[in-house]
Amino acid sequence: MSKLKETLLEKIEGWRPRTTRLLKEYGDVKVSDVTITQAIGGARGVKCLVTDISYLDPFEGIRFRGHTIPETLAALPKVPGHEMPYVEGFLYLLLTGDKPTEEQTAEVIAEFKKRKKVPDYVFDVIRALPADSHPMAMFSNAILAMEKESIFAKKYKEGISKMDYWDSTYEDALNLLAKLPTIAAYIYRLKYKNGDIIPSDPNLDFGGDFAHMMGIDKPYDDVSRLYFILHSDHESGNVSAHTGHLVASALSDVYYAISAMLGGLAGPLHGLANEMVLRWIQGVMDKMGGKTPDEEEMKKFVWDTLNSGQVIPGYGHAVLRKTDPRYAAQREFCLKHLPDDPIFKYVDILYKVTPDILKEHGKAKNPWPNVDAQSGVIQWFYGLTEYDFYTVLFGIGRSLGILSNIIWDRALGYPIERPKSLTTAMLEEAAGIK
Ligand code: HAX
Repeated sequence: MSKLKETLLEKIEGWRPRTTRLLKEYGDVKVSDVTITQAIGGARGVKCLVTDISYLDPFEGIRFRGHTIPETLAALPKVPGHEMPYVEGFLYLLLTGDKPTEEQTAEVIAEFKKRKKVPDYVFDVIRALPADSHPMAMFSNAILAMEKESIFAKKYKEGISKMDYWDSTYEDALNLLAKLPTIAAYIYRLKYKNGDIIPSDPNLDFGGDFAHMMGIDKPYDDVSRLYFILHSDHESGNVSAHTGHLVASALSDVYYAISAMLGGLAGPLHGLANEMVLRWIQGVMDKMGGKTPDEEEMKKFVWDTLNSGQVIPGYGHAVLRKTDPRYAAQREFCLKHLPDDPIFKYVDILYKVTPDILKEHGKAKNPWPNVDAQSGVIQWFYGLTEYDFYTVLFGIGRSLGILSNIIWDRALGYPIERPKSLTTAMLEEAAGIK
């Protein structure tokens, strides 16, 4: 058994009594009430999910296993000669809650290297799809095609104890994660680079090999590491995380769960917003004939979008009530590496004018930018200008968090998810309306 798995088993055995005790002795304690607004309004703010992998405070932003983004980036072992930490070490932190040593990180890197070969039939499936399929549809199909590899599904058919569900789920999760960079880069090169595929380099880490297979030079390896870490987890209620959890709660294996969560991530109100931001900015650039707008000109573009009944992509959030620290981390990266980039200048002017406009507009509860407002500009700067692909990058990162959660869901025996519905007439009755 790998050291990571041994440590995880120890943590799981230590954690199980806490969940059991809460259920047995305190199961009736109330943690949330539900109003009609929440029942109709997408369960916003209803506290009915449990995760220890990350927590999202509306004003502070995300903490991964208790650590803010700057703390996380500072605490993890770095790739020698690079600014950013190994994604593999970050996965160790998500899974165990412990900051990994160099040695523990190296072990996860070795685990991924063992597991990263993608079966040939996956590439056949991708190539069989229409060439103009969205890359997210290709990514989701490719993952679903691998369902037959699931060790959990096989063991479940053979008959295993509930206490052991997490073990084969862990194997599935690592097998799948290790393959995601190769599958994603294959889609990119097939779709946008005439099928000129760059094979994986067995010596490189997760982020390094991804950049290599994409065919993009340094520091794109560090950009990828940062991107995957920032997009990994945002507690459990967002559409992608919730979908992954929901599907897996039926004991569907992780191939089904990750393929499904990508469908949710592909929506323009969620992960597709990074593509929409670049689309929106390109539209403004075309209208400006390439010139950078001043603040007054930019205000007009923002108002035009709002007045035509559309949202400003990259702004607003269901939970956050301040600038997303994932936006701030990427802005810091931009200020250091691409301060004079024309698209960054657009993003910066947008940041200056949009919050006040959204406040005046009076609808959005959070007028501040989210992660997606800043992520595309970095990709574009390093040559990834095919913005249809941006959400695939998000999907790789988000898989780290969702798979960590699914392993723990299984370890703690969380049941199949099944909230209760009401009819409109029942709501009217509850409201005292005749
Ligand atoms: N521009 C214009 N209007 C906005 C807005 C924005 N950026 N954000 C919210 N609103 C509007 C909503 O559409 C809603 O209008 P109606 O009352 O007419 O339905 C109203 O303000 C209240 O919405 P809210 O309660 O503030 O926000 P929600 O929790 O319902 O939705 C969203 C949160 C992120 C979906 C929303 O802010 C939005 O559509 N933003 C733009 C798209 C975007 O950036 N999505 C990515 C979010 C981060 C993420 O998940 N990344 O993956």
